[in-house]
Amino acid sequence: MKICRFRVREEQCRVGIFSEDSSILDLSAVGINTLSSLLHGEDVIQRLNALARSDLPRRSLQEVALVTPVEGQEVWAAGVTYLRSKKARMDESDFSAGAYDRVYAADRPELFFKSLPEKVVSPDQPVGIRKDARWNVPEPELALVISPRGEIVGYTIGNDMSSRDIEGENTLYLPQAKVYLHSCAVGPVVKVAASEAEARSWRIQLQIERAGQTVFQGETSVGQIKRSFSELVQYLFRSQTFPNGAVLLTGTGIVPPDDFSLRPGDEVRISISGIGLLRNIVVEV
Ligand code: DO4
Ligand code: MG
Repeated sequence: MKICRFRVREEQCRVGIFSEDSSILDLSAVGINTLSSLLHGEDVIQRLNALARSDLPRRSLQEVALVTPVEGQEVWAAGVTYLRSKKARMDESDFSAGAYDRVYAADRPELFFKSLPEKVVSPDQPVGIRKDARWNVPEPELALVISPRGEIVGYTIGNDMSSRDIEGENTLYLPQAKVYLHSCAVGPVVKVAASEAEARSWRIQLQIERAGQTVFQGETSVGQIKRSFSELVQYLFRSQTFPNGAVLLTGTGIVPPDDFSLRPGDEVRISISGIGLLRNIVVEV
């Protein structure tokens, strides 16, 4: 089952169950207005199944705008979890290649802060490339939706927009390469009630369109992630609390060739087979 946040015209955000026919069951009709109240409670699946069977008003996708499912959660990201990412980081790096090599094999994963919740970009809204960077890429990643107790309660799609030249110049510039205006998009829906084994069978695809032409496409499998999800979450929650829960991007396994950089106007389409499609247009910020 998939759940989402959406807006009808300029009204307040609502919460819904995304049904297979692409309509949305509007849960505001039964007073449910936040995803957290659904996801962080007890018996989430039974509750959602009962709501899905009830006679709630339906909204068509044409009459709503989907809103990011990040409500009040910090967004964090894991890095160098795929071999492909390790190679790309080592290639782009002037003198820190060994750091990436070591972290891929180390017990402790690389985890970094990615976004405040209020800065997360919704589906169809602009993602940014920095004015002072010349080598920019999207990073298509499976995102774990985690409850305050550290349980994985769902999965969504994340785009960890990155400036490769800034990170490559010096690893200490990572926060500037990763955290800037419009650098993190998450959505469009949260898939609940999927096991890690099921999620590991999903395909991740990235397509970049420029003036109607596909200028890059790539694909990987969630199963290529080196670490288990529980290991990543366990490290994230060490000596830390998340009263609203957290969202954790699990790393990229798709890297465009080294001569590729995003341009303003490009359309970034990230799909994950068990979840859906996250689409954003690039702007310079
Ligand atoms: O080490 C830098 C970040 C790598 C990353 O974001 C990724 O592997 O997805
Ligand atoms: Mg990443």
